[in-house]
Amino acid sequence: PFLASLLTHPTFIDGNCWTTFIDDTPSLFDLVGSQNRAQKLLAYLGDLAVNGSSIKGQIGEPKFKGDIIIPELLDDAGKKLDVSSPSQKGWRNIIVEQGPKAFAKAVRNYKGCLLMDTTWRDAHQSLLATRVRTVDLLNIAKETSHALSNLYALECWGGATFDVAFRFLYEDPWDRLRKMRKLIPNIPFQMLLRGANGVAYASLPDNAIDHFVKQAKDNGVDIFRVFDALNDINQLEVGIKAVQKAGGVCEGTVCYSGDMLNPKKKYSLDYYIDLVDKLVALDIDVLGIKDMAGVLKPHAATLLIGTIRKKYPDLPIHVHTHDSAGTGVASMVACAMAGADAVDAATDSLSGMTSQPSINAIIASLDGTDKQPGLNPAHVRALDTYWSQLRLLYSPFEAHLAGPDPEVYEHEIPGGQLTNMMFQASQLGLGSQWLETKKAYEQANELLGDIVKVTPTSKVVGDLAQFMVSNKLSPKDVIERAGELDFPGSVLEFLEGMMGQPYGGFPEPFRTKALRGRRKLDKRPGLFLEPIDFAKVRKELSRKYGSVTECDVASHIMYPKVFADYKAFIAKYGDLSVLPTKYFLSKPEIGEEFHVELEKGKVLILKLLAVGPLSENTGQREVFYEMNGEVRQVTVDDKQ
Ligand code: 3PY
Ligand code: ZN
Repeated sequence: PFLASLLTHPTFIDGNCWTTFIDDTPSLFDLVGSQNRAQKLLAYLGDLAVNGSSIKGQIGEPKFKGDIIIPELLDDAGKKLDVSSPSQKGWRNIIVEQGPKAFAKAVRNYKGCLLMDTTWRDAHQSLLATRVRTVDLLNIAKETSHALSNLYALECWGGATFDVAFRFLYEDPWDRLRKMRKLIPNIPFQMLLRGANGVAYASLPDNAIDHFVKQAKDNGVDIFRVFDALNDINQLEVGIKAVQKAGGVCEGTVCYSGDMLNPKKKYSLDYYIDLVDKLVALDIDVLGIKDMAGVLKPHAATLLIGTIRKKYPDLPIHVHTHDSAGTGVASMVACAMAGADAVDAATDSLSGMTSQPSINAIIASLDGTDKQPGLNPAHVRALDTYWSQLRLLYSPFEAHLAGPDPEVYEHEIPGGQLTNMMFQASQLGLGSQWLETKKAYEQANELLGDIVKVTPTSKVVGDLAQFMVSNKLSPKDVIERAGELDFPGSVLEFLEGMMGQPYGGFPEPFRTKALRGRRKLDKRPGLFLEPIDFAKVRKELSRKYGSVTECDVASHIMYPKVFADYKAFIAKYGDLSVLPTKYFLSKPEIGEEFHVELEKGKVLILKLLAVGPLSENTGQREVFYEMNGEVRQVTVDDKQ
């Protein structure tokens, strides 16, 4: 292909070919590069045509395969708004021009209650197995920058989106971040950081967290919601310090668990206020209250936010919830009324149940009060027409929740995990065991000492629950046989202290019996981990992959195997993030034409022509595509 592009290049044809022509004409390599990319893309499309989708968790085909209609935004006079370039107006300007403290002050001084839209992160993490792809975020980005310019923030990165992007979507999350940032320069971007665990499932060395957060900040994140899955202040401090060093807005976060209205429960109002005091002492910019399971009842919300507001009149408070029990709107309105500065909501079509409460429902509920969030409801509704189509496009990842789960107050399973566990139970044909699993989750939590449950401790409780169900173990069996049972790895890691120290200590003698001589950490795990030798990592990666970026280094440190698998995948199939989702998840009809923009101005026009017969000798099939008018053929192993 290189020779072909050289021989057909106009300069070459004109005879103006001098010795440095090749060096001076990098577009020759572009051409070779894009031919390579096109061939790799064909390899993916061919495989999809023969073997169907290999995307993990996908069941069936998208319910909607039509062309996605991008909504128009109208101004007050009914005239179409020009959204050809992004809006420049928004809260991010204060962060960029004046820094985190000035932003916190301005938010505190705003008279309404602002909203954070979680559609781009937690909503699809909680409803669609985190599968929404970059291309579908970018396609609505400019409209979003206009319609939601008064958002407190757009939550769009971190949490599970980081590893799922690499693992199941074959996308680089850093690339996603940079592209989103370009199209939305005005709205602050918020990410979810699991404290000393970064975006992984156990602690990393402190210098790895510092390095990761710096890359996140430099590539586009403004606000970091830093939580710890056990509310361990020493673990929180690692993340908080990393954000402060990087110059980001630091939202130090309390995870809300249990029911503080019930005096018999472990986590009381005093417990929460004590934790807030510790966070304030670390000089956070914003206080986050994270109700990951959706168990913060409206009256508890009034009490909690009201008490903090009184004690800390200048501290911005930002509240997060899930609508699992159906009380999300009521609780967020209660927070707004009690003095919260921002609350979380999701676009209507990706709201409710295990996701965040509906953005339009919250806007309507605040109408007529002085807490209005400053958004135009017509614009918010217009954006949702896009997401209603996307929900159907991603229907293969639906968990088919039927309605709110009133048992959430008992089992306290976080939103995303609840959907995930339900989905897994139905995939394994264990639908009938679902009630049993939820009960086991509650029992597993008690056995572990009634801990705060959110990634990664929620996984520990979930793993123990599934272990109990599949081995038919009662809580009594677990206690009595703790010294002989082969517990899941995550349970042992938790008991060792690899996820920090739980409030009230570890359950004894269960811990000692289960650990059978394994170590017991009584301080935060980062103190025992060897710091990362970055020079060594850089060298190792460049030997393996040629050029490496600091983002590659951070990805490798966070998820070495996942990152290596991703690199191997794209070496074979190229960067698929540009492929429209319906062709990523399912094959086109024969003769159906579609376009893929490999990069700006380089468009491939594709058409599936035929899938050949199975060769008995090789077990392969030929797949014929038309690509920009030429017939191309790819040989594919038939795996069925
Ligand atoms: C995550 O850590 O990914 C979460 O969403 C926790 O709520
Ligand atoms: Zn959440």
